[in-house]
Amino acid sequence: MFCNQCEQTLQDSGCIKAGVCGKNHETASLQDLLTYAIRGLCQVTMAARTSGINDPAINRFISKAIFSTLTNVNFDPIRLQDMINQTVGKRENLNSKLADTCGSIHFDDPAVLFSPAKDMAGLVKQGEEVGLPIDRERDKDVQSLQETALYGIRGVAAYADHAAILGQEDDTVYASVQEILTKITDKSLTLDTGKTNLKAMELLDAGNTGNFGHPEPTLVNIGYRPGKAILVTGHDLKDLETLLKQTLGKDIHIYTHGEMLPAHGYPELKKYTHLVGHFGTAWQNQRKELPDFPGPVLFTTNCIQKPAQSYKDNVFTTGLVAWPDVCHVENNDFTPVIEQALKAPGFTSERQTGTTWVGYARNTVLQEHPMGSVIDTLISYVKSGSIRHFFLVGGCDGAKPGRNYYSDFVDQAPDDTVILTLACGKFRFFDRDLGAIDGVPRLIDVGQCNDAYSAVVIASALSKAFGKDVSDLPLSLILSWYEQKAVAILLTLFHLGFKNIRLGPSMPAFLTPNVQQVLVDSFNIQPISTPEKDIAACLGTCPSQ
Ligand code: SF4
Ligand code: SF3
Repeated sequence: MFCNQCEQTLQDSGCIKAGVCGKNHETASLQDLLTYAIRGLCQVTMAARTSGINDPAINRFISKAIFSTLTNVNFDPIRLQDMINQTVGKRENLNSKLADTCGSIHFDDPAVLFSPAKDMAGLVKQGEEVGLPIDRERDKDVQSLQETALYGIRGVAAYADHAAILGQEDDTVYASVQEILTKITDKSLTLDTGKTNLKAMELLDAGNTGNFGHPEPTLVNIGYRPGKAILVTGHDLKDLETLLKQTLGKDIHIYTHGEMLPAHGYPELKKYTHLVGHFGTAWQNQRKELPDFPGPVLFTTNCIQKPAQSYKDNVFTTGLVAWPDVCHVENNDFTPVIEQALKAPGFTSERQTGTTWVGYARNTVLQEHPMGSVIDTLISYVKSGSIRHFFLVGGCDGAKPGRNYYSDFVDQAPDDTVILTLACGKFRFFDRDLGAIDGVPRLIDVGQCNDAYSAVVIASALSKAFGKDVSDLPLSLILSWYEQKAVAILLTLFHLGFKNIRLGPSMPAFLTPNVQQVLVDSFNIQPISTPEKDIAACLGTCPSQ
């Protein structure tokens, strides 16, 4: 196996015998084969599109299959095998439909012609033959661009799938994903990927707010109270809503974990009084935190880690996330999770370790109030000098010790600066009381990584108000990355013209020095250094000030 798609990759180079994430050789090969099979299917869908044949079910399937290859989503060989076989079945059906309509089409690419082996060992062998690099004939820099586009498109597919679950689809997103996957060996399509991702994220925003209302400022309890309990983690708000409905009147408390925290701000979710609080921090702490949870834990999406024996029986997965021998809930019937909650002891005491505000998504910040909108207040404070600068400190969390940079950064940011945050990187500082500037909280949580669109809308509103380009605003982006949703978001920020982004804890291993240099020259992207130096550089002061 070879995999270099995430920040955790071995020695900042690539995982070769087993993944640091827990992905074994078998799973890695099957994910490579699934990607290959999907690239074959996409060639047929693109040909079919030109003949007026477009199957919505296949479009959705492609997003799901690609999302399954994201870091920390699907570790289950059986489910991957099933997806590979489904991919080839769909390809053959579509090919025959195409032949019936406009005669047989000849495809040169072996990805369109391959037949999956009948058994697992054969599939793994096929996967070994089609793994990275995508194109062995090309030089390292071209491979780097191809990997960047592939990993970015994995993030786009994830967001497109999230949006589709919420009833929001746009064929231009599907067409673009499929086109990029078919052309990935021909040319670099990185900025197209960023543009497509912006549309996917806009759809997801419409899906979340259309189904659950606009997030409202909400104070969330961190801790627990006596009673039976279910913990829900991942990003899928629909799963959470379904579970809330299915547990109504059952005397079970529902807690959020990780990226599910912003759910507390949505009117259509917070109305359930048994959604009582938040437990734990970001994904990489699950093996430390989950043994202490006295009830089942439902993973709705990434990031899952290998469950320890001490809590494995409490782990349930749903949707695309899967781990071998872990109970997978199908068809949104959470009965097994509820039964496990009723069997488990639940909490017998009360503990509140803190509180945190959520709900400062785009509508909260931009909507008009009799006293003026939050954004108008922020703008007037910038003009009066009460606020000197905004820092967007957000992105993915992870296990590397160097990630303390982000909490140190927030701690050291001067009192006249405001911290905007989103995604699971915020768990390094989400419960800090940073105080307020004339009534405006200094720590503003925009939401999940899935809410990056909201942050873009807020930045665009600031840009309009100040009549400046986004990269000339008193706003610095201090981002942490881990998986491929972050790659997609980064490509979107490039597409939108954001410059001077500081990225850490390390630069992606899949960027060669030459490709990195292109990004530096075009966007002045920089690796993080120390909080003291970076804050000073962003504010244009000396580090000692
Ligand atoms: Fe390694 Fe990350 Fe790939 Fe897992 S997803 S195998 S940790 S590079
Ligand atoms: Fe986190 Fe996995 Fe990226 Fe949604 S939960 S931001 S890493």
